[in-house]
Amino acid sequence: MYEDLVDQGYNQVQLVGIGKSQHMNSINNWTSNSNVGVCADQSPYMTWNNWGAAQRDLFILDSQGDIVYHENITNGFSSNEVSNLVISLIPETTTCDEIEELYDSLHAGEYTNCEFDNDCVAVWGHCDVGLGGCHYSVNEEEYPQDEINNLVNTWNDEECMTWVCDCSAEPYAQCLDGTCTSAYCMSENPAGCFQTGCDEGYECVILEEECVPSSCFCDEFYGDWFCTEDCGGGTCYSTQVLGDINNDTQINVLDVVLLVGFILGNEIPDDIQYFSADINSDGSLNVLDVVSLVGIILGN
Ligand SMILES: [Ca+2]
Ligand SMILES: [Ca+2]
Repeated sequence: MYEDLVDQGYNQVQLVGIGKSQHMNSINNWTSNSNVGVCADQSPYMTWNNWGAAQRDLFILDSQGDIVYHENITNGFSSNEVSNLVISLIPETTTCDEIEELYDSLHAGEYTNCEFDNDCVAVWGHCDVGLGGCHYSVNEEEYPQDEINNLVNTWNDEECMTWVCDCSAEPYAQCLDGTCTSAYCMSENPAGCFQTGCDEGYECVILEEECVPSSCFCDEFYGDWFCTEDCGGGTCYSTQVLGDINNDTQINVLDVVLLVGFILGNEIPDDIQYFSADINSDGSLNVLDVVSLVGIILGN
């Protein structure tokens, strides 16, 4: 039964025989068919006495060393029952294999779902401590960073590391068929936003003056992108209304104040604010934009 348990992977289970020293010349019925260790309890048999043991008593101890079972098995015992009891006493531990499995699952499935390239981000694996690969492409918002860090700590605590790796630079994270996928092209995907996506505050539109390919794939042999010849890829265009610089859906004096702040250098506009503040679309912010903005507010 002991060897069956070990064969099943329960190698935490230990079996030890304690015989009275006077019987040590007849222990071959214990040891002839197995590797079990047998200790000799010397007269006056303190171990036997302390444990209240009789001949052919079976004790089962849990992982804390507490006795949970004590029966005389002279008339046999149910090895199923005893096996199950022993198995139930084994504390839950996470094996290195289980850590690896969990680690892989945290970089797959729901964690890699995407609609556009910009849903995805390339992250480093932990193969520097022998866990996982070099890189993964995952959904940026779903990535369970804390859970993964805990797993890496457990991995290190359990001394699971058996190898380490060297890695090349981080790849580009591409959304391919709804799954974040690593593309070993070092530059950004030049495809339009219908493939790559836009940041918040922008929408993807086709601008006549810009020809952006609708689809590109990374040729990992050349490390370069190859794109379709069309111009239907789309460009990210601010959804913010021209003049509504603070994006509160109204164009009023508050926007003028903000624009003047930008012109005086008291405030730094972000890209979207710059777009909506450059009323005459000449690429710079100055008094002409103020005049135009005031004109819009006055209804001119
Ligand atoms: Ca406004
Ligand atoms: Ca301007």
